[in-house]
Amino acid sequence: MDRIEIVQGDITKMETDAIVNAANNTLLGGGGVDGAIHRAAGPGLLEECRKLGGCETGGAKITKGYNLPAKYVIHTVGPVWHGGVTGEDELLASCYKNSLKLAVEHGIKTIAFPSISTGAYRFPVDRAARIAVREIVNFLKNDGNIEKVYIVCFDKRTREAYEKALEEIEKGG
Ligand code: AR6
Repeated sequence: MDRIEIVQGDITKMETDAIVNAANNTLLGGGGVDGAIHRAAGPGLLEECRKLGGCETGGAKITKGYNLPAKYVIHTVGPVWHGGVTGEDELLASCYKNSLKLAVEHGIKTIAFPSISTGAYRFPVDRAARIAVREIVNFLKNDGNIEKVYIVCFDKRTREAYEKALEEIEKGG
């Protein structure tokens, strides 16, 4: 699957058409990757986010990228992990599906995802990686518009989890 690439680094530096933000329901900023994206984008991003009226968990909304190299930011809200019994898997899958759908609607050809929900929201990274990779692979199978999806992992442990998940899917597992 050469349309998916797992990299380790800072998503705010990605020169893709869009980067995805792991936001919260308010869409008004926070810590982690959300904080980093708002800092790098500058105040215009928060100003536009204020007009969006928040976002439901599993949903996605789009803004411009302001001072980022990326033209767009797609804000999605991952589930908080509660042990896997409150629909967390399905909600996480929706984040990837809805973000990719929105990307296609905006003519986006290259997009970078962070590891949604595996930081402050405590979703187990191996499980999140399998869901993320499965959803991206399935989406790309049925879509000819998106040329490249990057998964940008901040640390080695996260990168290894996504690499393993991708290998397993490629083996047909
Ligand atoms: N580039 C790429 N990945 C990053 C970066 C970065 N610059 N910074 C952190 N990560 P988190 P969540 C990784 O907590 O679990 C916020 O306060 C991080 O190491 O950012 O979905 C929001 O406002 C981890 O692997 O997002 C919400 O309230 C991954 O990004 C809440 O956190 C996700 O960690 C969302 O929690």
